[in-house]
Amino acid sequence: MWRFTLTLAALVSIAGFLGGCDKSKQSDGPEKIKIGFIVKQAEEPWFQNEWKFADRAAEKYGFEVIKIAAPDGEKVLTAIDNLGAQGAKGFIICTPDVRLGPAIVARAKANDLKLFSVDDRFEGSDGKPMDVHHMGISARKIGNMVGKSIADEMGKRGWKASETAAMGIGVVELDTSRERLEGATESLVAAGFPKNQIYIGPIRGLAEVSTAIDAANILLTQHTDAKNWLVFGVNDESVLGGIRALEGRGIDAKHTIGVGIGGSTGKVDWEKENPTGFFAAVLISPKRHGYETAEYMYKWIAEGIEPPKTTFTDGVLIKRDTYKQVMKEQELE
Ligand code: FCA
Repeated sequence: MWRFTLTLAALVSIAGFLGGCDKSKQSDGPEKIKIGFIVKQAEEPWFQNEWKFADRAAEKYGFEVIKIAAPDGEKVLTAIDNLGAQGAKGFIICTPDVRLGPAIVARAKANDLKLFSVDDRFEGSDGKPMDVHHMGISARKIGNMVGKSIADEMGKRGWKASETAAMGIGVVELDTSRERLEGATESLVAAGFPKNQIYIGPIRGLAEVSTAIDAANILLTQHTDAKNWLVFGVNDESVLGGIRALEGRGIDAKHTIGVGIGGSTGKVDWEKENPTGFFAAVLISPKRHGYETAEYMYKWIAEGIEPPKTTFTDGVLIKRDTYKQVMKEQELE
């Protein structure tokens, strides 16, 4: 009798347990595929927009995006382990340092996660781009557009090269940054601007307005004699940093032509009543970098469709009088 009661109790509790499991499964439905999206500078509008468009893809296909900010190597590696622990199947990443590439690849493998890099391409220990699926911008071409836009405006204003200097603010260790600066330099030189009046200001760390101001200030203490300044850089933030440093020395919009890359950060200057030195920007596509990378990752996981190895996206020039319309068309307003 005693034994019977015990067995009955055990059966009841097992049934209860199973029933409980079944119930929770039914109410949650099938588990959604989880995809990580790790970015180096979450406060930057570019990355916020990438996340926004990744969420759009998630809504369409019914997966979940786990968004993680990782401004340094330690945070990146912890983030990857967390994604593994949460049962994610893959992730997209813009790394804070491209030299973390080999460590990221190893960590993704250890956690059985598919991997896709966006914006900044991993560098192997040999200094070469790593064999990881990647979407970046056509950096040199976009740099060329920046340089051409600056040269055209300089021509319109009739500035003499002898009274003008140029600054390029960027992260020299980062390929996509270096190519953007080289592209702008090439186009300025092609338009007849003297190469020895183009100065490069290296940013220490991540390309933000504050780090760019520091880089520009160092450059400006070394080159004090120009009346007019041309400003280009890795992104809007670096160009704004250059412009703010010039303003600090009394060089204003009339004597500055700055052209950014991005659009969403720089447009804040166009919303101001009086023009600043931020003359134009090449608008690049966070929609493609956010939506398409997430879509690629989802199809890779869910349908076994491998994404293209590399994709490089284009940009379009925007100015104070055109940005609203163009950004609206790209769902950025
Ligand atoms: C790099 C820059 C960002 C953005 C991106 C496409 O990561 O730091 O500002 O331009 O490339």
